[in-house]
Amino acid sequence: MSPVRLSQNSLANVARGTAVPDYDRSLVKPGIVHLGIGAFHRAHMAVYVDDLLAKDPSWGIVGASLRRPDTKDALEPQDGLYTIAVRDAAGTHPRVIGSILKVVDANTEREDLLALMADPAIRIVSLTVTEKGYCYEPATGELDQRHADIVHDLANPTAPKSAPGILVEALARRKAAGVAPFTVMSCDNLPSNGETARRIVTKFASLRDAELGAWVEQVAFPSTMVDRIVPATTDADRAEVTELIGAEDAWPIMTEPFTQWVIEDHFPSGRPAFENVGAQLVQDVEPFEHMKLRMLNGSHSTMAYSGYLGGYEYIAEVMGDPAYVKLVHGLMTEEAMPTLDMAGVDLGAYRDQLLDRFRNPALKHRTWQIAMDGSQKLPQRLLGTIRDRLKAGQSIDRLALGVAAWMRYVTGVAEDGSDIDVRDPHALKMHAIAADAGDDPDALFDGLVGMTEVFGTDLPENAAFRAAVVAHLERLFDKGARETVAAVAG
Ligand code: CS2
Repeated sequence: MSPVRLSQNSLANVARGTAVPDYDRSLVKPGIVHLGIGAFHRAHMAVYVDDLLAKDPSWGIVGASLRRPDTKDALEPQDGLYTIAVRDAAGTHPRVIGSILKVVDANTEREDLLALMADPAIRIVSLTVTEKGYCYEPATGELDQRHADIVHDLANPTAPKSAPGILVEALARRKAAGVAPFTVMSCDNLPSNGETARRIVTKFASLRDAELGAWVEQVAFPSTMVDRIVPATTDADRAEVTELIGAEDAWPIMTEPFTQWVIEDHFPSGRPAFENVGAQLVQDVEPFEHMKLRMLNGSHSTMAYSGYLGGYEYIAEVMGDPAYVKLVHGLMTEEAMPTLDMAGVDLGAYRDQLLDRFRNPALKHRTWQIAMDGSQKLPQRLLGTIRDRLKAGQSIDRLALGVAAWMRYVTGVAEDGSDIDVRDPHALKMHAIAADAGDDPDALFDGLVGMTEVFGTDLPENAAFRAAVVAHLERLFDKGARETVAAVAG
């Protein structure tokens, strides 16, 4: 007999050992709308909120999916319930999360979503829409006014598709109704994510109308640093979780024990007591963001491109190769850490903890997954660190290998000649650049670095940057990734 579907009704019967919500879900009211209800949100913020609802049931979450209805399709029959399965070497620990009350599909239920966002009970709109969801230019962080969704939303402001368009239309409705704005809380991996969200949303609002733009100036956009590794769920994971909890969960979320959330304490419309459930509330998040983006994500992207090219499917496998470990250890210690200003934080201990997290054998985190959307990720993960070091006349050898491996990866041809499924908003453009360049490292470098939306106008002109990246590219084409990594790791 197949197990019953996880739902409010079957919750009482899940297997012993599965943690379940410790509050009465029927008393929980929505206080947060979350845009981009993907795996990351469900492993991170939704868990913090789940921890505080027993004390304060006014902060339930309504999630919206902006691009695909698949999360809604999975969670609706489950009354919003789903499992997070925390994995380490000792096993998989399941917990059912109840903080998501409902999921709406922004494409087919746009009016419902906007009406809810205009409701005074909603005091926070949080976002995990990924880098590309901001419709910005990665190099400058400015709204990309030629972006197809932005063009659409400016022409149809009351029927928006993009995150900036939805936020501004909801704010416009609040303004019209005399309701105070909600706080916009970005939980994406962007540098100064609050400031970036503010820049984009206020720009979009002022392009719609100057008065609306001026009103939006009063909206609070706290920055946050978010951290939890969340590999994509596989069918094997679904089967394992269903077995473990004794109920069928169509979309459990697999994650690691570690979690961190640093939040700028600026919520004029109120906020839950996040500090009581493990979040750090601070005045300035930026140093934490730099630390995380440059150390964790910079290493991740470097391992993703060079690891994929070297034939490694998972990050834990990459970490089984001593040359790669040496490379990321050196990248963090020699090149990233000296650029960080983190008084009171033991960066060496942070690095060692990261290396342990990357090694987690139970976390099947694919290099291909992290390799996605490189054009949106490179600036904050590697290029900022490179700029700081070049300015100070310091070496960038390992960071440049990260960039070179990305360039080699986006050619779309693996070392064994097979195709690489390159996922990136600029994939077509990069494919054309690579086709023109063939296997000439100089031409490939020139073509890709010419994408000023990624590299800005300074790096294409920088001779030291060029020399370091092209030298690595030559070796990557000649000798392959494993040998190149070993040579650079020293
Ligand atoms: C990863 C991140 O996919 C990626 O690009 O580097 O999602 C990473 O796992 C998280 O930022 C960890 O907090």
